[in-house]
Amino acid sequence: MLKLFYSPGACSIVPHIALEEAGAEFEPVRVMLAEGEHMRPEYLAINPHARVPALGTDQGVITENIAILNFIADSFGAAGSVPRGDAFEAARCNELLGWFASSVHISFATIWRGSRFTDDESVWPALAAGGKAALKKHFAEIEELCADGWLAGGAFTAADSYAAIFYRWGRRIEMDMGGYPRWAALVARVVDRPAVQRVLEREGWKRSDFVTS
Ligand SMILES: N[C@@H](CCC(=O)N[C@@H](CS)C(=O)NCC(=O)O)C(=O)O
Repeated sequence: MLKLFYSPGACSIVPHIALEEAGAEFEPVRVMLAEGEHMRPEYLAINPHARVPALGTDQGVITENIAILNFIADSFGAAGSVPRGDAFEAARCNELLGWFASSVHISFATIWRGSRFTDDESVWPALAAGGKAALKKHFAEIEELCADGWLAGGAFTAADSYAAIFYRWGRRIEMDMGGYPRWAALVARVVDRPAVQRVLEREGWKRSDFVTS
């Protein structure tokens, strides 16, 4: 059986939602980042990069959100992962996932994980300030991308879940999220899905942790 290694509220919620949406049989395995469980030898044997998510399969472990999400799409179908059947829509979704993982996510890392970039602690506040400034630009771009439907093509994909967790993180670092009404409406559409509600319950979150409306 598949095993999803996740931490509550981390980006691992994106494949967690995709697996639940797909009705896949999987064992959710909690790895508490806050308690350093991802640094323990048992977990480093699963993912030497010490990150969640990781997906254990019959053929071996897959790491990196984008690889996991494409694996889920090919194995179970597309709801909540990456579109299949239309090459442009698949590319559009992967494009967003790539930008999210390589730019938006990394801007949060400069705020939360200064030690990834330098051991010189005196530089961390400047890194965090740069990260916040970058996030303001990223957030404005995400707001522009949000319309009445979903981010990539006509259906719910992993890009929508990823945008939802960024919105929550934005609230967590006390960014003013009031200026992004279309994004807030997208997050509400995501968290109102029955499969997403099951994931939130399993990870220990309430709807109001994500959106206020
Ligand atoms: N490039 C990886 C990034 C994964 C990642 O950074 N995960 C975070 C949680 S959102 C993590 O495990 N952080 C642990 C740490 O920074 O110590 C992916 O896209 O899967």
